[in-house]
Amino acid sequence: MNSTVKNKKLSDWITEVAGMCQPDSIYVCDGSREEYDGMVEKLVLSGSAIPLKKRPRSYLFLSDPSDVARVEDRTFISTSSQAEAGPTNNWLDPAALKETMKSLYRGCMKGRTMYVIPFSMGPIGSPISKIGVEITDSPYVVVNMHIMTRVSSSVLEILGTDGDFIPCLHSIGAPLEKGQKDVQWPCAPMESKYISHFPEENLIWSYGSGYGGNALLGKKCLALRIASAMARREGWLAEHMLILRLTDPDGKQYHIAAAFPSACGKTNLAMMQPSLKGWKCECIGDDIAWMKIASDGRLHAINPESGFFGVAPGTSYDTNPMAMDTIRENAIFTNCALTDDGDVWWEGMTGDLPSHLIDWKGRDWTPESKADAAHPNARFTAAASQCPVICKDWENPDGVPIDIFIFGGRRGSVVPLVYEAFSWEHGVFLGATAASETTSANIGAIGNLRRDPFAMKPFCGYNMGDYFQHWLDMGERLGSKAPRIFYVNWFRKNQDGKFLWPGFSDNSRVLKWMCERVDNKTGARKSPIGLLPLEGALDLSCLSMGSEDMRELMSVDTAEWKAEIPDIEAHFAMFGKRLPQRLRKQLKDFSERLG
Ligand code: GTP
Ligand code: SPV
Ligand code: MN
Repeated sequence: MNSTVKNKKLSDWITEVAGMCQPDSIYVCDGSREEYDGMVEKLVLSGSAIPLKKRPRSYLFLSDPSDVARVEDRTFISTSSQAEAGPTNNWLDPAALKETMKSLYRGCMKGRTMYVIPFSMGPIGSPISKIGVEITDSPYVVVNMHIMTRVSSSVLEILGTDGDFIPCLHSIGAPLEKGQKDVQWPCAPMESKYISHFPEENLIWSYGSGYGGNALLGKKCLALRIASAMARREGWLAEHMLILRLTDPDGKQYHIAAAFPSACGKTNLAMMQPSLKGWKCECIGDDIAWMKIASDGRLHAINPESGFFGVAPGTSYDTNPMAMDTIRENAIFTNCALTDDGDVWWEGMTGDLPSHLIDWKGRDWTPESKADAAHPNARFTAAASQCPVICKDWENPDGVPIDIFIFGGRRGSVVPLVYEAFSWEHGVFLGATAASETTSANIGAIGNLRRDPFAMKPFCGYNMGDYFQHWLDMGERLGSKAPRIFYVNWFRKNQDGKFLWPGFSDNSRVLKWMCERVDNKTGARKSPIGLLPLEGALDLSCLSMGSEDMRELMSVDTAEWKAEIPDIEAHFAMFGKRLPQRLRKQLKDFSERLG
């Protein structure tokens, strides 16, 4: 081992894991630039990382074709009783799951180095931050963790001899026999992958996958699943939300947090550049928000991450120029295509198609090829500090006071562009019943409509019925200082299957209306689903959109909404007695409003 670890719990844990996993060597990370550079150099030499001639200090990784996204079917919330995990989570008995996983972990790091990564979610040393230590046998995970979290030896200093941390154990599950040649992206078969959480003891065990949320354990595993369970116990919120600051032409600031399911527009909205003159948007976070009630009685949000792990396909200078500028250098790309001149490419990046590429599976690609050049869940990893519109307060430990919550999803039909909740309680009902078409961010069917409450279905570390109650309780505590709640859908389509709304920078028009609602500058029209903008209240200046399309985009068809009721009833029925009575009442009221 390259360093002495003074923390008793950590050194005991390292010894225990090393005994079980039997790595060839142990390396404790310090988070330095030299460490990062040395690690990628090795990855380049072994053929796992392809250096990009066109982007300074940037690399492309191509994963195993089976290991391309989160695996919700293999993700477990292992609490002592199944009721605690609830109906939306996979559950296994902790003792049995640990036995199964221990037998997989035994000898799983043979022929490899075991990396120990001390990291902080949130600014190092801040009282709201959480310290984790990830043990992994994947150098790809180490370099991504360097960007996504604060990896540093000063985290070990803060731990001291007896400080506490969240242990995050990860193995790709691919030991090497003596003389065995490694593959480009080692991982284990689907049936032996496990992404396991033990929220009662703040513990994470992941095995078999090297991709994204399965392997970068600070992100979904710690900052959402474990943190949501802690947040409920301690009275705060850990949410799958972007955070942004919007400034109006008079200089007034609004802080917005929005929950959309995976690959449904958080990164894009977080860095959006308003098409409306005089409005400014700055990014604070693109995926996770931790929020606490501060001494001013308001809800303050921080972004616990330090980088973006963003969806590449669809990202372009037209749709998300700020993301494009963020990834010009010092970026990691995974499952993008490689151009002949040494750059990355993905569907939607440029208007013209390149004449030749190496696709994400390493095969030749031409515009005639039927397959996608980049995997639909191809991702970029880049430091938040590289974003040209990162907010100066993005690392402020006091966070930013939230004025507006937005829920939403991807719905080709039924759901209008925007509406407002009647009240906090109705807003919680909108969050609890949110539905969205599934995306390639998870391995499984794509385009299936499913309920994804608060965009947290894959990320809530406890019974979702209790989570709904927790949101109601937070509303009680916030009282008149609670953020206003809105619902949006950027993805409604016309008869020809084309998006009705231009989206991206034009989403600023919708945000402007929300700010005007907060300031009581505009009225609203009551509908059964919520409050709609008055005729002409949405600023559509300089937007070439037919009034027919606009009417279709904003239409609320009572029959279509009535058809949703049985599905909402079935969704609520899953929670049995744990469904708050007030949400049952909301559903009844909604039904009655529909007539
Ligand atoms: P995760 O990182 O998986 O949590 O996803 P995310 O919510 O950050 O999704 P992201 O912003 O990366 O968007 C995913 C896809 O939706 C991209 O291909 C975007 O181009 C597309 N998208 C985002 N915003 C809009 C929009 O306003 N309109 C349309 N039509 N597409 C959008
Ligand atoms: C998501 O799926 O919501 C992501 C990507 O943000 S991953 O880190 O893989 O979970
Ligand atoms: Mn996400």
